[in-house]
Amino acid sequence: MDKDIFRLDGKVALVTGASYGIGMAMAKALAHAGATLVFNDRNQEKVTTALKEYRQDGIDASGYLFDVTDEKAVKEHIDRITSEVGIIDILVNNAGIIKRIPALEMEASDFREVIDIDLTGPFIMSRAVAPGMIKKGGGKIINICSMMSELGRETVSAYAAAKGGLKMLTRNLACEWAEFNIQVNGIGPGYIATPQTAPLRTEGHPFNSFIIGRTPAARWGTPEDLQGPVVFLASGASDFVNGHILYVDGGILAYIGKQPK
Ligand code: NAP
Ligand code: GCO
Repeated sequence: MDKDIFRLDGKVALVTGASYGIGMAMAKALAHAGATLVFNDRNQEKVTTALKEYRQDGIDASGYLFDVTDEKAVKEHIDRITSEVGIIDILVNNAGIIKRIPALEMEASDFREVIDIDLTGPFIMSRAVAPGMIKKGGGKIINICSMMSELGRETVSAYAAAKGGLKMLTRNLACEWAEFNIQVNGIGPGYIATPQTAPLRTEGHPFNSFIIGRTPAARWGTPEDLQGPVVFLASGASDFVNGHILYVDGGILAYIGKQPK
């Protein structure tokens, strides 16, 4: 085996929404594996703060301000990144939002916003980077899915619809673009401690102990738990892995649940 099979030297990696949380942890892993790091966010202050944090970690990242749902801005920025940094070899579609609203109370506008960011955004981004990858002879696209790509629960209908859709977008693009040596795969994180799940993890919140009990590993995941998986899917080690969703969930999807006492 090539001892450098997981190295990403000479590759340009773009991680969306990587100014903190899971995105930042994955971005750092890609950079430490040798990739030149590019990220975006939709808030300049967050981009500036993140650039400082990357620098403190020894990473010379480039941060851009654009929204993944804005097709025109995405195209302009991919062109800009291509000329300023290089053709993107690795795209991680990480940017996402959740709205926890019971379906009976949810407005269609809220539903649409979640679908737009969590599902249409990854399509717009993938569509924008694919021509460069084709020109270069290959690439890697990694979509950040969810437990809700497989499971449902109260209040997250829009998110589950988007992440279930993202799983199928992953499989479909994997089929369409395999002939160009582009591997499209997904990572399905379990319940990870980030600002997105902060409202569910407050002291005494019943969801906190529910999730720990529902996870065989008996803990919340950390953003760092996603670092090895993203490097694997971004590297030559996964060149024959196409349309796979790698669940990183401490065993949630394997588990029927605890027997009541
Ligand atoms: P997070 O803490 O909420 O971070 C999401 C990032 O995406 C933020 O930087 C956010 O920027 C950015 N973003 C949102 N909408 C955007 C847009 N339209 N354009 C550009 N950037 C945008 O989330 P996280 O927990 O790290 O999750 C990252 C990804 O993993 C998401 O796709 C999430 O659904 C998924 N995920 C999370 C968990 C979990 O347990 N935490 C589990 C499974 C999957 P702003 O701060 O400016 O909004
Ligand atoms: C929720 C959670 C999730 C997770 C994650 C699970 O309200 O159930 O926020 O949906 O963040 O995506 O994998």
